[in-house]
Amino acid sequence: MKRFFDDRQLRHAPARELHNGDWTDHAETVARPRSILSALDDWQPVRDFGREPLRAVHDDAYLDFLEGAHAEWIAAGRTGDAIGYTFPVVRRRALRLDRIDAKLGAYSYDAGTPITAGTWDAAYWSAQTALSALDRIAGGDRSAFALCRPPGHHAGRDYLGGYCYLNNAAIAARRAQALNLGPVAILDIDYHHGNGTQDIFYADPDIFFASIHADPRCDYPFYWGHADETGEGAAIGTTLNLPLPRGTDGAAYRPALDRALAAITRWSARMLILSFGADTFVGDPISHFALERDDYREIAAAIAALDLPTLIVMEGGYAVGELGANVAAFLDGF
Ligand code: OKP
Ligand code: ZN
Repeated sequence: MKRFFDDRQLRHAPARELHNGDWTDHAETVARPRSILSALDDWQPVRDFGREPLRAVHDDAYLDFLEGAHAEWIAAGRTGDAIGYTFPVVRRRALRLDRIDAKLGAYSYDAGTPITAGTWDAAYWSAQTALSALDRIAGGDRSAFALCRPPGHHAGRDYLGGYCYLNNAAIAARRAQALNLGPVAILDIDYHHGNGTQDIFYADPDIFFASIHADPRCDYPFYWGHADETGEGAAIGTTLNLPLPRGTDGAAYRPALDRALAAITRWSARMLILSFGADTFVGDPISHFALERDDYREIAAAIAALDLPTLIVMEGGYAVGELGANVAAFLDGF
């Protein structure tokens, strides 16, 4: 399986995040991609597909904000990473977005996702990495791996959050549709619910979204990912949420995975986009499942048995010392 990464994805290096009332070192570090890069070889170059495929998912005003936010922050006399501190809970009316602080709050839903000098470059090339891997599948490969970083599944049409700025999986899904590779199903197996991806396709009957994740009653992102969220309007039934309790191990994970795979088969998907997070690992510092390295082999083999063209998009995974080996085991099992 060909794997894709671009060095410009390393330009994003957020210093701190607000966590449990304290500033802590940011968990989404450049050590993450470096760990994966050193566990595998033969990385393919990334092509530039431009801004158009991003616009198929994200609002123009949001993209403009993201591209210019850090410069605006500096122009306002600030130093370090740009981060919001007031969040409009009601967005029923058009918001006045004059100050950079107003924009930061309006376009984000948490204080864990700072914008650094290199964030736009890194996020842009992370999305291009997903598009480059997809292009390989369009060219006939059965699978491809996009080492997307920063991750994407928490980012919505016009908001960032959860370490995510551009929704790489969603951007690839829209492009796959445009290339007539659909119907596309997205399976999200990151520890955290993919609320951004769900939101983008919630009313879209043409994309199936299934997610297996920590029960949002206990874990981030809290407000999305409950089992009764199934889609809306013509898309009711095209969202499937399978929340699991903290402590879930490989044996307890498997029935949920089998349910998700059966649903994707029933829906007659012709292409699969996998949002793969390795933060379900027992040793993950910010998550609470208990999957072992060998579980990744088995999970990957079960997904491969769907026998669909599959784009694997990297999401989370924070046990940096073992991340590369876990990803390698997953790809090996696939
Ligand atoms: C991203 B991905 C905020 C604490 C909450 C956010 C977790 C984001 C995970 N400082 N942590 O799904 O792996
Ligand atoms: Zn995660």
